[in-house]
Amino acid sequence: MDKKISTEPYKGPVGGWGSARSVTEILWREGTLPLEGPETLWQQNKPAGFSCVSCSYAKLTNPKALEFCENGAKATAWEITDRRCDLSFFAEHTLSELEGWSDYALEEQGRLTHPMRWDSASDKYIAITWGEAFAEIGAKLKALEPKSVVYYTSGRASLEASYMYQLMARMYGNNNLPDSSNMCHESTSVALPQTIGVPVGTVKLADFDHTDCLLFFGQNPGVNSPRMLHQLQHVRMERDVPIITFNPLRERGLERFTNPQSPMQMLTLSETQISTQYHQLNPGGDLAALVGMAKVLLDMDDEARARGAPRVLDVDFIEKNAHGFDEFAHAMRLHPWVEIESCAGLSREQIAAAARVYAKAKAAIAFYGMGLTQHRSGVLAIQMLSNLLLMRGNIGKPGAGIFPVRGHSNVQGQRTVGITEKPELAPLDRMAAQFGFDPPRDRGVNTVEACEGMRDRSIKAFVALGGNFIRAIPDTDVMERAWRDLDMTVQIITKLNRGAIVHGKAAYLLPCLGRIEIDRQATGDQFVSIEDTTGRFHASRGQVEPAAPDLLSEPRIVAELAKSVLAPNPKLDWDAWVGNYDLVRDAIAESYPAIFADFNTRIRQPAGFDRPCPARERVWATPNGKANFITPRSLSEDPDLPRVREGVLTLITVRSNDQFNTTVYGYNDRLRGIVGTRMVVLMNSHDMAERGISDGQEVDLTTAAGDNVERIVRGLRAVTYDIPRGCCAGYYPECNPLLPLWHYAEGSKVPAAKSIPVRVWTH
Ligand SMILES: Nc1nc2c(c(=O)[nH]1)N[C@H]1C(S)=C(S)[C@@H](COP(=O)(O)OP(=O)(O)OC[C@H]3O[C@@H](n4cnc5c(=O)[nH]c(N)nc54)[C@H](O)[C@@H]3O)O[C@H]1N2
Ligand SMILES: Nc1nc2c(c(=O)[nH]1)N[C@H]1C(S)=C(S)[C@@H](COP(=O)(O)OP(=O)(O)OC[C@H]3O[C@@H](n4cnc5c(=O)[nH]c(N)nc54)[C@H](O)[C@@H]3O)O[C@H]1N2
Ligand SMILES: [Mo]
Repeated sequence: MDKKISTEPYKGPVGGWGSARSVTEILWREGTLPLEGPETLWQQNKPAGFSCVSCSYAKLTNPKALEFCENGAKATAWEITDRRCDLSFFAEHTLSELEGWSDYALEEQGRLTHPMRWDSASDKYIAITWGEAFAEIGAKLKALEPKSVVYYTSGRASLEASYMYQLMARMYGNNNLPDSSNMCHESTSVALPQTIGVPVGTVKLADFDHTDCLLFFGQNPGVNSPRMLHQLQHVRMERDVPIITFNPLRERGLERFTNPQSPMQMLTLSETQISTQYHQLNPGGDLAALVGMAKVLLDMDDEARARGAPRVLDVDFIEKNAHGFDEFAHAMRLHPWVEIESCAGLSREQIAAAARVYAKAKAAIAFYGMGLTQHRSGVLAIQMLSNLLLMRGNIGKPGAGIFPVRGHSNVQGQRTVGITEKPELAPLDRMAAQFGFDPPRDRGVNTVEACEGMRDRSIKAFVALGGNFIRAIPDTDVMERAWRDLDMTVQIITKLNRGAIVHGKAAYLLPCLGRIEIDRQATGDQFVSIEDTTGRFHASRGQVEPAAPDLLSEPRIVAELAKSVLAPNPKLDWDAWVGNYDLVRDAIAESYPAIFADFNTRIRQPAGFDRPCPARERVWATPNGKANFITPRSLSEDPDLPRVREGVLTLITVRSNDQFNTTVYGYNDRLRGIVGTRMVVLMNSHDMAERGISDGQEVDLTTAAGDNVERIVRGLRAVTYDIPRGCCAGYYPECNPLLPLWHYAEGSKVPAAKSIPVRVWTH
């Protein structure tokens, strides 16, 4: 690995030759060139192929010859790597030794090959048979009080595996089903049902053909959903559609793009400008910026009415569909501009410029991501975005809608098939009738509550279907201590990660097949299904030989765990389900007839099928049957807005172009010009000068939370960066020790990872 550190601004576009080079590098490194890598990539996101294991962005119904992006290719190479973390590796290393290893080094050992148990005498993982693993885990689970066990899911597992997993947890006796979504788009799942009556976005790919305006709030497509760049490029080039971006950082993917699949653009080195307006607002300033835009629309509408010109508001839509508009409009008019400007960190003119373009568009789409959801006021900010759309009837017409860009490839789908700690969101009565059991009706724990439970010892065992929980959550130092106190940790994973190295008093690794691998069962090769962020279900068929002969599929592992801990149930034949995933899909269809009727037939259609989205038809599945304007109480609801005066900075934690969540592919964040390290803090030059910090100097960060807990990350290199004054940025998960567990979005408990109050210390 190149350890030479440099932090020069990157001049190139997103995509282009930089992207092509980066893909080739990782294919080589993972040993998948010249053959397997390219052959497999050819099958990516194709009807007869597999669904990319990276992000959840929509798949085209008529895919291009190469339907993958730079980061999708990295994710594929990461999974089909020829590296193996096998028994010889574990024989050589104690876990105490491996604790000093980086996230990168751990995963770079390659795919796990055997089920393992931690052996306290040698402090090593040792091989056991699958039979032993399930018998031991089953016995331990049986001895525990069901409410003291957590069944976590990371958003990659298929609909089939996820449905089986939630059923197992409920039959075992709890709703303790937190999901990576609790750290991610849970703010969406809380915000949107109240406003438009659906927990998901309302936009389909076809809407790109009809839209007149795109708004981006805190989502970074160039890194986190790069296939979207093709649609963005298309609407910019073909129809000159304006794109207005709100983001504290100037993200290259929102500035300019060279399509690596266009020979013309590659050879001529030409680029497409993406954003037509770029507003570098304060972190957490979105609520204020949106209120400002709403104010401008109201003023424009007053003026239009006075002149007898066409209205700016969609009065007809509001009258027929919406509730709460008058109170909302009144509150908007009262907000003073000085407050809006200071909270947003933008001028009235900037906000008005955005509002004027939006006001002209016949149909607009609003995209958002972690820049909205991971704030104390995240739920409100999403509802304010929905208000802005409702003002002009931008929900339920072609080319318009709200577009939460979800993270993991099946994170949305897992919620659709019952992975939820909220019992009211799962069809418990149906499942009770289907399987003849009495599901628990009390609320389970979400991610933050699971952590609290681990800390106070009410949670005693943790089973993870994928993910790297301990590394993804807040308060790393405190939580790692609590994690070690658990009676048992069980990791169903594909590669070694921190949650396997730091472990409970009993610890098991259950390595599984990845989605790209052929899944052979009793009735033949099986496929699985996933839901993308636009609410479309697709089949995904494994293409390559399993990484090791001993690996089991996720459905098989879940079924074996279920059999080891549950009494036999005449209404549920786990082995038959594993032998034929069609039977799991039949069960899903029976639990969720409105969404999955005829599941097995429809999932075999090459283009998959859509989930129903009433809001698209302007049917509002809210308690009052209306689309609701929800009025924010105040603009400074987010107590973490930058506070320059006190010497405190607001830290944003971000992803690099070389990672997938806690998986670090490499140390080069090409698009931000950071090469050779992830231990950086990006700072405004004035904030640096004020503190006497020079570019490249080593600093420490501490959390300024006022709760007497010392939270510190040492040894960060200060980098002068184009970022608003009063805030700074660092990488997730390296900065997670700074994020207090109690610092989360009101209503959704999503950790407020985009606004951590910190102080910078020099040596
Ligand atoms: N390659 C790759 N793809 C991924 C992932 C990955 O790690 N790597 N992760 C997956 C997952 S699980 C998820 S959830 C998604 C995450 O995808 P995104 O939602 O794009 O998440 P982030 O990169 O964390 O942050 C998004 C942007 O928010 C901006 N931002 C920060 N604070 C604010 C704010 O207060 N307001 C505004 N307007 N913007 C702000 C940041 O500068 C950043 O550009 O991507 C998924 N796809
Ligand atoms: N500070 C800060 N913290 C954050 C965020 C942030 O922006 N800032 N983002 C949050 C978000 S949005 C999310 S979604 C969470 C992510 O939290 P998680 O979803 O828990 O974490 P990942 O890093 O995606 O998990 C990676 C691990 O999954 C395992 N894995 C990979 N593929 C498979 C598979 O096919 N099957 C199984 N069973 N296992 C597999 C591998 O062993 C790998 O090590 O982190 C959250 N934490
Ligand atoms: Mo996520």
